[in-house]
Amino acid sequence: MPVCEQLTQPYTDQKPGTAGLRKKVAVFLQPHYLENFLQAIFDVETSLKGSTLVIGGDGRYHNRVAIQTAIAMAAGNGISKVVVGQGGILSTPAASNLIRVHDAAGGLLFTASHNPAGPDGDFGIKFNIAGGGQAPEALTGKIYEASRTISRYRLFDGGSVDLDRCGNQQLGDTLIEIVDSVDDYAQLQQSLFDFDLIRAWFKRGGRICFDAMHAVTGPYAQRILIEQLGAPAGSVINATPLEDFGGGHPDPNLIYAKHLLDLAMSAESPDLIAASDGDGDRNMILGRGLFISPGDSLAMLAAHLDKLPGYKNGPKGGIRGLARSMPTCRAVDVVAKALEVECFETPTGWKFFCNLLDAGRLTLCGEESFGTSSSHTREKDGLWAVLAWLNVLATTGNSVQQLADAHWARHGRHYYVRHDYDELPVAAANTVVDSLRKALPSLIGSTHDDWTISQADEFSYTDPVDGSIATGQGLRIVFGDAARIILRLSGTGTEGATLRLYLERYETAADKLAWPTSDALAPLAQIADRIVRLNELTGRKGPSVIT
Ligand code: VG1
Ligand code: CO
Repeated sequence: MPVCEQLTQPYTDQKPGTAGLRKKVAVFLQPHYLENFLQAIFDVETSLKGSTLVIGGDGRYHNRVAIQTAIAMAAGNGISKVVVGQGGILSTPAASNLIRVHDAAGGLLFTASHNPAGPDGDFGIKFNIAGGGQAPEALTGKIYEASRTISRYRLFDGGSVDLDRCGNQQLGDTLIEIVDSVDDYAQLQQSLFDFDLIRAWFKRGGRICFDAMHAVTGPYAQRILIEQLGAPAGSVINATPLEDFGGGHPDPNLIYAKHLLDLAMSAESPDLIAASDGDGDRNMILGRGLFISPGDSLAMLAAHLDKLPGYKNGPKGGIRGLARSMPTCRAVDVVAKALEVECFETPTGWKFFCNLLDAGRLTLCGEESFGTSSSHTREKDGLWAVLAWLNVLATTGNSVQQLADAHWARHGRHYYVRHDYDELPVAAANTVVDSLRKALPSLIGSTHDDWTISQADEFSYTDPVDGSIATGQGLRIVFGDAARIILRLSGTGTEGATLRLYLERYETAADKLAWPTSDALAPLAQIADRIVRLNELTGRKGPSVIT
């Protein structure tokens, strides 16, 4: 029989983080490392047997090898049908959509998202469940437990699949369907936005620069922006997915995509500048002369959602509810209040939005880490956000700057920045967190410059839908509505520990809306330095990355 059982030894480090299991490529190349984790998924998620499974990845180094292994193991574990993106390519939002389109029981997404790729870079797996959402914590916990005791895995040992040929192939009893990576995703976007209007905007001379960063969104952006919407050739740059993302950091932010900020500040700036990350779920938005922070982008899209075809029919301009992750600035809360809709504050990680989306309580949600999306799928969706902005520009006829100015004049402005302290020794990072945690109760009521601390606690979250509880989700120091300082440990790094410090300041007075962000946040950074003592306790001179 070509289905065989292979004996194996467990690894003890296969605990998924904020979004899947991420490790250095070298770790994934250890004997049976990938197979063990996949078998743990098949053992725990028994609904996969006899069902459809979607498989794809962001095209990074090791993608094709891992996908062949996953297909062989799916065939060895009684999966009826496997749907694979051509060439093994699927962006994360496209994969989430395919799970929905094919009524699949789950999906395996091979990506380490915004982490660098190549033989010395990172690799990873995200497991998504029926409906397209990221596996919830309870499930990833069980998968981790299973991976610690695994002793054998099953695979079909009878040949491989041609990943590049669209159509059906058979592997034992399992049907393998290779599908075009872009078709279904492009169709979904067409159902949400006014493509005619955007096409007319380009015809009138509207200009965009979209940077795919040599990662997965190249083919998606090429098809939708250039072929379907008629953006001028050259509007999509770095459009060819490369195994090492061209040696770059596929993380669209002010550091790793500084060239886009430079373009926005230049005389040649197009109307909209955007980028996406390794697996296509993040987005960065800039207009001529300004950067729109992800928290502002979320709030501004929320305020204009009623103008977009996929959303305008329904109560409150089609908005059921809004949500943001805890460290994301509270700009969207202000819009929610104005629209009189519910607003949720969830822990960091897209999986925490999924129950609310499934329950029909959310239309739009986002994270400060350049993630925005809506109820159309169960992942954040980079190109979706770009298309939403294009649609808003085309509908209003305004520039990004005009939209931002009007928004801040009406709702006030949340200045926002994130400081990352990367690759810290784990002990040093824990010392910072532990000492702040201890100090929190004594901070309440204390005054720092003009601000008084109204709340200081460790964030925990009870899911309003299933009642599950997530504890230890970040330390927060709140100065009423005026400001916040947040500290949390990252769950996506692959080396040492990363600490993230988030600073937010809210201003409503007309003469305080046009400050440079770094000036606005300088006093808060000083307060954070005194309270959190990051530099003092880690011996660093400052953050590794400021976004
Ligand atoms: C980071 C971001 C978080 C995001 C996660 C996955 O997690 O802060 O908002 O959901 O990455 O994004 P952490 O734990 O490192 O802060 V992606 O685009 O890498 O899947
Ligand atoms: Co990503």
